[in-house]
Amino acid sequence: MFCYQCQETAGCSGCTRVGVCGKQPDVAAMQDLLVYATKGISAVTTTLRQEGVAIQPAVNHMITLNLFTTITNANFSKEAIIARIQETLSEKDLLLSKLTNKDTLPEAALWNGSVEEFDTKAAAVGVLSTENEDIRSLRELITYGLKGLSAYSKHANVLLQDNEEIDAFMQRALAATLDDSLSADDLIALTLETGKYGVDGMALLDNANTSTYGNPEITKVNIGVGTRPGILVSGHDLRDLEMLLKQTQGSGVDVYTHSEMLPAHYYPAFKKYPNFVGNYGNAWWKQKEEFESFHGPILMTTNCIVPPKGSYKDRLYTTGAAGYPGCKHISGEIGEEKDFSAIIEQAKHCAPPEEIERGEIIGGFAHNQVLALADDIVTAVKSGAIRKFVVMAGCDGRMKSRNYYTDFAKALPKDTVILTAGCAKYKYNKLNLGDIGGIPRVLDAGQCNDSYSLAVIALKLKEVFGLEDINELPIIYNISWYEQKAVIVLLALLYLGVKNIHLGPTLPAFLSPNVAKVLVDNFGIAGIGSVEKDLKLFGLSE
Ligand code: FSO
Ligand code: SF4
Repeated sequence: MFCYQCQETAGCSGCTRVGVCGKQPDVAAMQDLLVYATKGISAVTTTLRQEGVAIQPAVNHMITLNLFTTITNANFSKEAIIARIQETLSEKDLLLSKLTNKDTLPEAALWNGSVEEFDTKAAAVGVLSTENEDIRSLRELITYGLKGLSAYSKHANVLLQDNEEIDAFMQRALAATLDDSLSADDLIALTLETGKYGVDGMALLDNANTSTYGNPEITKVNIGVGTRPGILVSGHDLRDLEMLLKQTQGSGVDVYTHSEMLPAHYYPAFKKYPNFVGNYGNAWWKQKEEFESFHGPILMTTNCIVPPKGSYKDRLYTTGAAGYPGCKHISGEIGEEKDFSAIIEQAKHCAPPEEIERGEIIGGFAHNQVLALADDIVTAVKSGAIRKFVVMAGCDGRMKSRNYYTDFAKALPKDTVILTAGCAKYKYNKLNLGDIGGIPRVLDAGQCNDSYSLAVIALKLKEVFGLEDINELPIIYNISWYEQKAVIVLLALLYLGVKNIHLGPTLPAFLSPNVAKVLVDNFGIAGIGSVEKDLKLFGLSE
């Protein structure tokens, strides 16, 4: 196997024997083949569009779901991945029969094979099948960005919102990663275009979320526990949470969020459920201890599964793109009501969650809420009460080196405000960093996709301050990344013209030295150093 798509990749270069995430070689091979088949069908849909043939939403949804399935920690089930490959190959053959000109199609668009042939084929089509390291690097950078975009599209799709332009781009770009005639410069241009669609994808999801559940508002979230049994919901899918909340009414079972589901509490629509008790635990990587002490069933709606311990494996359920061998999967297509009765029934026989924390955390600072506070914020900036905003969005992870972010947050001068989104917040959202004239020093916009809010806020501030360039704002970017959704957020920020982003705890292994140089030279991308050095660099030493 060879996989280097996430920040925790072995030796900062690539997982070759088994994934640090727990992905086994046979699963890695099937993921490679699924990506290959998805690129193949994308070449077919792209050519069909050129011939004026419309592509059905179901095909677009299949492609996004395929990509989402291969995101780090989303799906460890070989069986589920094989089923997706087979479904994709047969849909591709149907589409091929509608195509007039097949001459320009790449091999991936024409290939089909039986399950017995999958292993051999997978071995020939993995990441390393592109020999030139710069072309490989750019192809993978684009592919990972598209994986992130697919997740955000999928979340919008389940709320019945589609954007054909985004789907058409996604498929055109996937097909382009198979095209040997494209130069490194062509692929760099495509990388930036991916960022443009990243902005569009996050805007689509933001609109889907806020039009369905209302605008996030300042909210105090309980981090303690109640006395009744509970169900813990993790991942990012708000529609799954909504269905579960509805189905648990009157059941005597409470519902808690975990990790990236925490921001659900900020939406007005979820506040009406009396059994929506609070948030349990921290970022995804602490789940082994936290799922054990939770005692009740856990529903993983998206990525961020850590291979479960035997002590709670029979309480772990997956749905959507997520999957784990031996764990029950709750099915349900877009527009269908999923049946969570098995989870609710199991919860009734479980002990209530064990208390691991007490108190409250505050969040809900998405764009609408922050813009409502714009006057106060502008006054605070003009008076010097707020010297700088520090965007510390992104991901948390297992590596010890990530303690840098806690130390950095603690060491920031008191006249700075952290803007955050994604699970990176768990490194500092319980530190009680105080407030500046009533404005909390940690403003949490929401999930990783709500990084969109941070961009909207920055663009609004640029307008209010009458600035020409987004980089003239008193905002610095010190972002942490882990998996592919962070890649699309990064590309989106680059597309918006944000420069000098610091990215850590390590730069992506999939950036070849030449591609890294392009990012450094054109965008001022940099890694992280020591807290002390970086504070100085940012002009924040007291
Ligand atoms: Fe991932 Fe990062 Fe959103 Fe976390 S981008 S790791 S669990 O912030 O969540 O999906
Ligand atoms: Fe390794 Fe990350 Fe790939 Fe898992 S997703 S195999 S940890 S690079």
